[in-house]
Amino acid sequence: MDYAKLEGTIWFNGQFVPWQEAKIHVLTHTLHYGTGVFEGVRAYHGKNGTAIFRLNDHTKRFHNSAKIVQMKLPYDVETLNEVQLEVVRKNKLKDAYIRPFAFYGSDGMGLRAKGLSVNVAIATWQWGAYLGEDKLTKGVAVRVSSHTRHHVNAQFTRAKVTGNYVNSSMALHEALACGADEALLLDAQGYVTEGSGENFFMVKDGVLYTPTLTSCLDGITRRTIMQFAQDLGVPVIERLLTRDDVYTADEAFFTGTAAEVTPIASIDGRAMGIGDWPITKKLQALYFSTVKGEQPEYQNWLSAV
Ligand code: PPE
Repeated sequence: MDYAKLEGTIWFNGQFVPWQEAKIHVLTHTLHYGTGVFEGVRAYHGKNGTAIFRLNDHTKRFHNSAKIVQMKLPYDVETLNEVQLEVVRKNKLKDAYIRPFAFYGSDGMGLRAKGLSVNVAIATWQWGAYLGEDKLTKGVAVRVSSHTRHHVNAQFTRAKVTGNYVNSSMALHEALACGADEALLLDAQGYVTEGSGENFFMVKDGVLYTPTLTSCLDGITRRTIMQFAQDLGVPVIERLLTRDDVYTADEAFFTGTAAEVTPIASIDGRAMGIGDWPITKKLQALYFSTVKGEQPEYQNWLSAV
């Protein structure tokens, strides 16, 4: 499928333009040096219509990603929130994945180029289950990656910067070539970090564990799941996790806007899940009912389209 050939409307530098006209030049600075920042946001259709999940949190992270790479976004959080709602409306989508993206233009070449224009685009399309619909019930097979996740002083994982994803991409494709569905990356010391595009959780003896945020993204779904666990009375511990911690877990799962809550069926061939991932499935069900507006206590996370 060629995404450039879809139909619809993309917001590009302050205007809604026809999908196929949202183009850039080959000498776009960010294309060469990986300095773009982006977000991944989802809107869901529920009983009260379509709403974007945790919109303001995503837009704030977009701004923080830009701040980390010293890119000055020409639009404030409120404006970008409004545009995301509008772009879903204009494209008449019920369920939508939204991709805000900011990048330096073609007004300079070389790392030393200064005063580059900052361009912002927001596109949206329908995106099904990221790892495959059946994986939401059956779980994914995971391989620990031979690629090390970013050292804390090499690339900044708190930022959703395009260049960070070279590492993710190599890890994912290695895992796929090994017959797995997703990679699990370790940090420079060998501790567990995250998947190529998801945060990692494991359950052991009724306690939920997730790696500390040294070499992984501060995921919004991760925070959501931690809140759910707290509200359900499941203890949550953030700490360094080792490969053998993971091998001996009762359950494990990935979280992400795209991946939602995806159970892990095995890690390096070791089976995960006692019975049918009881805690994972409970959190997954709460996640899907929340994003669809069925949980009154979490309504404040939804922005109606
Ligand atoms: N870690 C990484 C590296 C990551 O890219 C994501 C999101 C997460 C964790 C989860 O973060 P959050 O969405 O806030 O819960 N990955 C996005 C991009 C996936 C893609 O292939 O593109 C996403 O889920 O939208």
